Formats: sequence, C-alpha cells, structure tokens
Amino acid sequence: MNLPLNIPALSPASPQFINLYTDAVPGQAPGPVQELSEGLMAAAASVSPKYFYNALGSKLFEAITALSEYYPTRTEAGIFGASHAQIAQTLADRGIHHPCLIDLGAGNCAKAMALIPHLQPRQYVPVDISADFLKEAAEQVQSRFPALDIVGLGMDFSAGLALPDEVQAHDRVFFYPGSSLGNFHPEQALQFLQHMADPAQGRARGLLLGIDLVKDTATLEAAYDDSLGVTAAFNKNLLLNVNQLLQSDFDVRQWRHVALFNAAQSRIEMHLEAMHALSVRWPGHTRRFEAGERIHTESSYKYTLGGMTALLKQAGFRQVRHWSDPQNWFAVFWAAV
Ligand code: AVI
Repeated sequence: MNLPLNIPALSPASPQFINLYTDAVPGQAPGPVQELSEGLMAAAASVSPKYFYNALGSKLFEAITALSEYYPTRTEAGIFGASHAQIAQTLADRGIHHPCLIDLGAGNCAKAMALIPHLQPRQYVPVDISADFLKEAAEQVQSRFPALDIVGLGMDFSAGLALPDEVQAHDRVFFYPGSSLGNFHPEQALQFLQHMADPAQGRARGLLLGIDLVKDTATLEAAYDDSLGVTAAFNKNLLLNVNQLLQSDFDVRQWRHVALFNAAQSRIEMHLEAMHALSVRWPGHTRRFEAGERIHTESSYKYTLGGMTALLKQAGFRQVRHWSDPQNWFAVFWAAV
C-alpha cells in the first residue's frame, strides 16, 4: 500500500516544531557557554564542530555541498538515486513499509526530500541544532508533501537521542546521511550507534547511514580547502558564532583556515591558526594564542567498507549491507536492529 502523500485531506496541523536546544540542562551535558569556555582554555584549544551551524554556517555548508571539490554530497546523491528502489525493498523485506523517518542533522532536508517518495514515511522528523534554519526547511518539506506528518526538532542530538512523545514510537528508521557520523571520534561514533541499535533506547528498526570512504590525500584535502574559500569562510564563521554565544571578541581576520589529512588517524582535521600572537577575551576569561597556535574545529573520519561494517556490527546491528559508487568514494549503509 502506498501512502497518498499528495492528498492533503488527512493532514494533521504540521509541521509541528519543538525546540529542545537550550543552554544548560540541569544534570545533563554542559551548555554551550561552559563547553566553549573549557574547550578554548584547554592547552590544545578546540571547539566542537556543532558550533559551525548557526544560520549563516548552515547556509555556508549548503554552499560547500555545491562545490566541485566537495564530492561527498553529489556522490551520495548518486548512490541514493541509483539504489532507492533496492533500499526501499530492503526495508520492505523486514516489514518496514511506512516508517517514522528520523533525519539526524537534517539541515535543508534536501536529502530526505529525495528519499520520501520512495520510503513513503508515515511521519518525518527532521532534527538539527540550527533550529531556525530547520524550521524553514521543514515548512518547505510540508509544502512539497502536504499530507505528511512532520515533527521538526531543534536539538543537539550529540548530547543524547531522547525524543519527545510527539515522535511515533514504532517503526522508527534513523536517517543519518552526509557522513556526519564521521565528525564523531570513533569511540563516540560507536556509542552513538549502540544507542540507536538498542531497542530500549532508540526504539529503531534500523539506520540508513551515509559514510565517506578513505581515498587519496589530494582529493580529500581539496574537498576541505576549496579554491573559492567557502570552507575557509565556514570554518571562520564558527568564531562569529562563538562570539555570539560566549560574548567573546575573536577577530576572524586574525585567523587562517587549515585543513589536512591525518593518515594515521584516518581523518581530515580542520583548524583555525592564529596569524600572530593575540589574546581573546570573554566574561571571566582571557586566552592568549601564540603565532601559529591552532584551535581544532573539526575531525572528519574516513572509513573503509570493512571498518564501518565491523563498527555497525559491534554496535549491535544485526544485518548490515551497503551500496557504493563505482569509485568506492562513498557508501550508504542499511543496518537493521
Ligand atoms: C557535516 N560534515 C559531515 C561535513 C564533513 O565533511 O565532515 C562538514 C564539513 N566540514 C567541512 N566541509 C564540510
């Protein structure tokens, strides 16, 4: 049976939007101010990559995905385009016909919009830390699929996957494309996957996961240091977001974008490097940076097909299969609970 996605008559009042992204939640992970302060005061300064995604950062990321050097987005789209029928059949073979599609890090929801006609979800739940950007995107999805039940969630899911009661409890399928799992350190990635694979926690039937694969260094580094400087702007915009959240006085003109492939760790690293000795201030703190000193802003781990299959199995998923492109640059995994 196909859900009549184009018939608005039964549509609930949606998209609903629930913003769960607040500063400090008592008893839970530290809020942005504490987390940013601790990261910047550490001997090897770092800022979590989740702070890229304010409204401008989300737009800059959207621009990155259109760059010729940034192959992951178009390669992944090609895999989905070639395999959506097989993917839908794989879910149907497990009795999953109209899932609740939970789109982690949904951004502009473009990837889900391409998938929705094939998976025919009963409910679509886009989740993103960039709440305002997501709200607009969810409205666009709603106008494209008027009968679809949509519950948008502004949420930092890196701190946990506790979903509100508005999210359908049965037939949940997590959708985590774009190799965003690669932005977790492997131990955190395993924990996150374990959480999704645990029926008592995530209550999911499975996970559709997009993962970037190991390839030659030149291709990898060009993807994170493009000739137009969009990725450099994306990296530096993080400092503007930090200024807003922390009331700090970073001057973006004093920082240089650095992207390199760390082969030993199988990850692209992005850093911001102080162009000369400087100090940054925010309430209660001053941090001095020497010339050349760096703030680590992102790691983007690259996996092998075998490595990711093993990680998914280790996390507790029972059945794992994948689809890839002819060059084996990127892979889409289906992992069943
Ligand atoms: C969102 N994430 C998977 C991107 C990546 O490739 O690691 C973020 C990004 N950083 C620089 N370019 C894109």
